[in-house]
Amino acid sequence: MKAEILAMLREKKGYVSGQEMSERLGVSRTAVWKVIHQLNREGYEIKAVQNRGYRLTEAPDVMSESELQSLRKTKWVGERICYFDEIDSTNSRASQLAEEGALHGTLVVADHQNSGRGRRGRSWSSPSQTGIFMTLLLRPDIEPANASMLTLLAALAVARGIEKNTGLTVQIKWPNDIVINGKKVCGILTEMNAQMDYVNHIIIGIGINVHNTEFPDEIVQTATSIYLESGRHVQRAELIEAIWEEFEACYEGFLETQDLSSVLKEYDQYLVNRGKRVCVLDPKGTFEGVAEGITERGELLVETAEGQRKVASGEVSVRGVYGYV
Ligand code: BT5
Repeated sequence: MKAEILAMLREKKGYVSGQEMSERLGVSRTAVWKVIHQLNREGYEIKAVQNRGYRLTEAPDVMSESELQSLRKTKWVGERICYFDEIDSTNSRASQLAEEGALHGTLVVADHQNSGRGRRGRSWSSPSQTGIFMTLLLRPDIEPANASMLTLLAALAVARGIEKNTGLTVQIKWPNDIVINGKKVCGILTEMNAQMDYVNHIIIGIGINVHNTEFPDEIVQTATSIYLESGRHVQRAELIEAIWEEFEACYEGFLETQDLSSVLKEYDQYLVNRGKRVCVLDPKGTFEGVAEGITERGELLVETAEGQRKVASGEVSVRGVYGYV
């Protein structure tokens, strides 16, 4: 009921009467008042004026289930939301939920991760009240070989979402980093549970630095936050909503063609390394070349002295020749 009441308060700029809310929800006015009281205690500023009703004047920067549900405009992402103040890793939690049968579109969100994970055993710095840590569970009808393209779709959705929400210029460092002014603001970790020709589930984990003002020594040179770049503290729940709306739109095109053709041109415009010399750290051997864009299957096209090479995202990392980008 909290989410519904918040949504009703958000629908209108002015006051909403207790009577109207109680009728629409089919509960007593006292029950409505109790929820309003609880919301006030949680940090929402809700003005109550006799004979007019209630008006939401300020919302705290929280990512609780009720906050996210009250803002939700997506069709299927977040139909079920599991929020945690603290968790080991939203990816680990999402894969447990998947094993237990959780549905396509389930979203796990946390304020703090004590074992946030990056790719190949690396860690993801996830302090409390600074970032967004979230994982979407998908049960898509696609071939396992197509799964890596979802990381690129998610990166595009994050880039679009941050741009719309903040006006900042955002770029993508293929395949899984989002970059602002040459520094990493977001990382994506996609994990799959599949058989040879059948996907059981895929989870897409996204970590975004939102309010951070400092970083651990190891990443201080390469990491940034939305606050550091814009000077503004955005509401994390609004940004989450914006990202998943964008994701749903991209995902429809992807399912139709089973490739990235519907977003290819746009993706290339976001590509931070496009036209630049890159170093591809491939376990089979490091090589250099100029990044030219991506293919419809999401591989990075790199022009080398020996000709063009297509780099698949699985095992490689790409660096700028002189540094991170
Ligand atoms: C990634 O890995 O960039 C994927 C990160 C995914 C994190 C999300 S948070 C929600 C979900 N639950 C999880 O447990 N994980 C996902 P990779 O490309 O391997 O980059 C990891 C490297 O980025 C680290 O080795 C550091 O150098 C750097 N790094 C760590 N934390 C960072 C941060 N907060 N901001 C910027 N860079 C960071």
